[in-house]
Amino acid sequence: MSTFTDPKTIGKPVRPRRHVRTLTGYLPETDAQGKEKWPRGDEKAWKDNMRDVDKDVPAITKSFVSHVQTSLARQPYNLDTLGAYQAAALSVRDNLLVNWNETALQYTRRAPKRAYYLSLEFLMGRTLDNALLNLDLKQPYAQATQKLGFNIEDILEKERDAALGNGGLGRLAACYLDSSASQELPVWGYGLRYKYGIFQQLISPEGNQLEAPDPWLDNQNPWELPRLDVAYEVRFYGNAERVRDENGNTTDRAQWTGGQEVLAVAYDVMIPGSYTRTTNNLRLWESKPKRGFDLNSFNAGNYEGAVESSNSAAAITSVLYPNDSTGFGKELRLKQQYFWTAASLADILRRFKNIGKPIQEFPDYVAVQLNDTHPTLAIPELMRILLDDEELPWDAAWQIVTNTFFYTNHTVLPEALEKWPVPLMEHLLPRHMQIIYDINLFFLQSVEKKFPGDRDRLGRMSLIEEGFPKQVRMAFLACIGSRKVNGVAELHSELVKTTILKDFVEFEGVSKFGNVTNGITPRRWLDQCNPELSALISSTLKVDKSVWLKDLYQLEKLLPYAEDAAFREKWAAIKQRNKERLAHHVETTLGLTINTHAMFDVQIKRLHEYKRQTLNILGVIHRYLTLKNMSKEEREKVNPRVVFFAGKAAPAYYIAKLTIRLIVNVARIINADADTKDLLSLYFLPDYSVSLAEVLIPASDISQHISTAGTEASGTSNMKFCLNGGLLLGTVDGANIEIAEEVGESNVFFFGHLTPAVEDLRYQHTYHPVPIEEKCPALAHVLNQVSAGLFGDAEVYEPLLNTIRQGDHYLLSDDFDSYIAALAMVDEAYLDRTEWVKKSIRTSAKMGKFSSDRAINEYAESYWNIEAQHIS
Ligand code: 26W
Repeated sequence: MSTFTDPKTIGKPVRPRRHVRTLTGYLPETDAQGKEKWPRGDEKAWKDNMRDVDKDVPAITKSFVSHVQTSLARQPYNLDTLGAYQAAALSVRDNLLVNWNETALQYTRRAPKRAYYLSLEFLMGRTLDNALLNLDLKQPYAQATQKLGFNIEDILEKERDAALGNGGLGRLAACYLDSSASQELPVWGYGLRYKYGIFQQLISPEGNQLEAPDPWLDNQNPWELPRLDVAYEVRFYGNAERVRDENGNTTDRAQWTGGQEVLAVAYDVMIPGSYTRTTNNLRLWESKPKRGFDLNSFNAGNYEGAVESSNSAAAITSVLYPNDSTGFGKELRLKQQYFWTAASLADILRRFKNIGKPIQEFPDYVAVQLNDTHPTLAIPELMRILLDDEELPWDAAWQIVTNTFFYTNHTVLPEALEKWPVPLMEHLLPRHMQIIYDINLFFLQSVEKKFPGDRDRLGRMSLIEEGFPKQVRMAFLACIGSRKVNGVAELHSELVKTTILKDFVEFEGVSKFGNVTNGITPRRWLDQCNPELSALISSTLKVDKSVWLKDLYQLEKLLPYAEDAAFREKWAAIKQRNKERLAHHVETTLGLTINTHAMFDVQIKRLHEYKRQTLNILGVIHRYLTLKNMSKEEREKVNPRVVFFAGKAAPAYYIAKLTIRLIVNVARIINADADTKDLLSLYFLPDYSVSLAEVLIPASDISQHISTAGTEASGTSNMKFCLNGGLLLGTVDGANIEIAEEVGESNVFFFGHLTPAVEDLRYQHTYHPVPIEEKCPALAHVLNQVSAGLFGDAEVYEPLLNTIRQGDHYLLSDDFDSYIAALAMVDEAYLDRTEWVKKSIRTSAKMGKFSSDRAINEYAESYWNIEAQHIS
């Protein structure tokens, strides 16, 4: 631990200041007449020279060239496309900053209630195209760069994804930021500025996933603004001593001292709304050592010791954890969580204090949304600040806390519910552990009062799970510390209430528990990724996209056009061109040629047993075996199909990695089989990312969302495919159900057992197992072929196959037959192309509900109680 002693302060008591430096608030001063005073210098000199957003080609050209010359120090002679991307990005950033500054100023002056979205993950993808579209500047930038010798699409391709997230939860956070700004809501995001985002996925010659670091900041990041003036100290370890009252009795307060202190430094990312001036902020924290070196060790000649503390401080924000369902217990991950929540709360509190209101009014000005349990430490942290720094009594502090926080649950899978070992918490955050024990004590006392003598219930509801070691149950802490709790789709929210939080519903009443079905931003997931379809919609509806992109229910007006043959032809032609675009991408990146006249069947998401990519690949093998057994004449009637997979597996998730290996090796065999390759081919596209999704999704005819019923909380890619006119093949799970409700069951392909049956089926597998040969001969045959080495590596796949043969927790053997039947129905439907295109149009037309604008407005109205602020 570093103990640096500045010679100037020796002998003087050093009172740690938690906030290191701050900007002064910029509320306007008024003169005697109440008129606003210009803050400094000559008002005209300022105002004449302050820039506005560049809107025309000459201004954009000038700004681009000026960045080439002075920001990049380049010439037309040595400017490559990457340089052109950087110049374009810097020029767009200038425009964003103008709006961003104005938004911040107006929020400060009006001091409305604000909401803060705390998420460990923001899966932003690329920014340039999105910013150009939201600012309505794509055309002039395309023209300006064209004139200077560049193609805008080539420039856009040079940007690296910002991949600070694992999957659904992180991308949802990104969509919500886009919608908040687009709906002019005062919402800021808070996260971590990881030096390395989600790993890059490589596939070895054997088909194994390999992980390589993602150094996304290597080419510099024009989309962030380092704010070295915004920094907070964050403490770890040390001692927490209870403060005693005048009679020597312990109080609710404590002093936390010693340990390690690190600095959190802010980096701000501009979040432009669509067709509005509002540009919100995503604040990401970077960890830095509080002192560059330890002077004591330095004096003693111990150089390594001197730099050690700086190493461990920087480590906190160095890497995004690549796990999406397990992987807690790691001290560094807990450090990330506290570092981020402590810095964010300190920043929020400072902003609140600038308004000059009493602390009791905090919840009238601040709502904090907890994106899953990852930021749950914000609850004991705010308690700590209110008790120890603000010196409030316990009840007053708890009142403020429980009116400030809102908790969204994203999973009911037991293994994904966060728990932290008590000894680790006690060591790293001794004061917070005390507070958690106190919260638990008061909470269990009130449970006991309502349900006297129900000891089982107390055990079930305790924040501390008994065992070796004891563990803190974060979902319970998030639940009791929040004003409201929500799930992310209707079915999932019901499951939250009836399973993991059942006791809490009985205790606190059902009205605390709600649902906000997830959404996706139609700006990125239609206008940006499928510009031709967007243009067709605008011209057909005769409504500018600036209108319908923010009122997605308008898509319903497309319904009558399903009956219009000319429109259907245009619709189908766009799908075809998107398939060709994907084929071109695969050709240039992987050197593979794809049959674009086949049906494109896509499953892209994190690899996980519950998502059942295994069911899909076994279905592909079944199809292959069936084709092999057909006569030439029979084969001629078969509808050609190209199956795409993409997705990453957590690096330690052995079974998921084995599934990838099986997919890759099945692809190797069937793509080379002359008998069948024109009818069935299979591709595993490595390194799935937001940018790859933007090419894959518009190209799909059918996509698969086939989780065991009750396991996928919502899913959001299902919405993206449907919005782009892809049909859905899925189980009755998550948001699939609500999609079917909107588009009508005749337009989706459902199969499989329903949620209420799952528990029973699992019981059967455990206590009355039936051999798979008996239960599902078709599946048994497929498994046996894999075991026999049809795809090489005979023994390698046994552990994967055994998850089905023994226990079959995800019920593949129960759903296999109906899955194969559903695939056959898809084939049959595709043969009638006219009817298929009608289904495709009807599906897109009914996706209004799934705009993240609808979702974010529900949070704003029913949870946060915040209002739109128009920025003039
Ligand atoms: C390591 C701990 C951990 C546990 C769970 C990390 C991350 C998670 C997330 C909750 C995983 C996740 O992304 N869940 C997905 O959230 C989406 C947005 O709500 C839903 O659409 C998906 O159904 C859900 O799996």
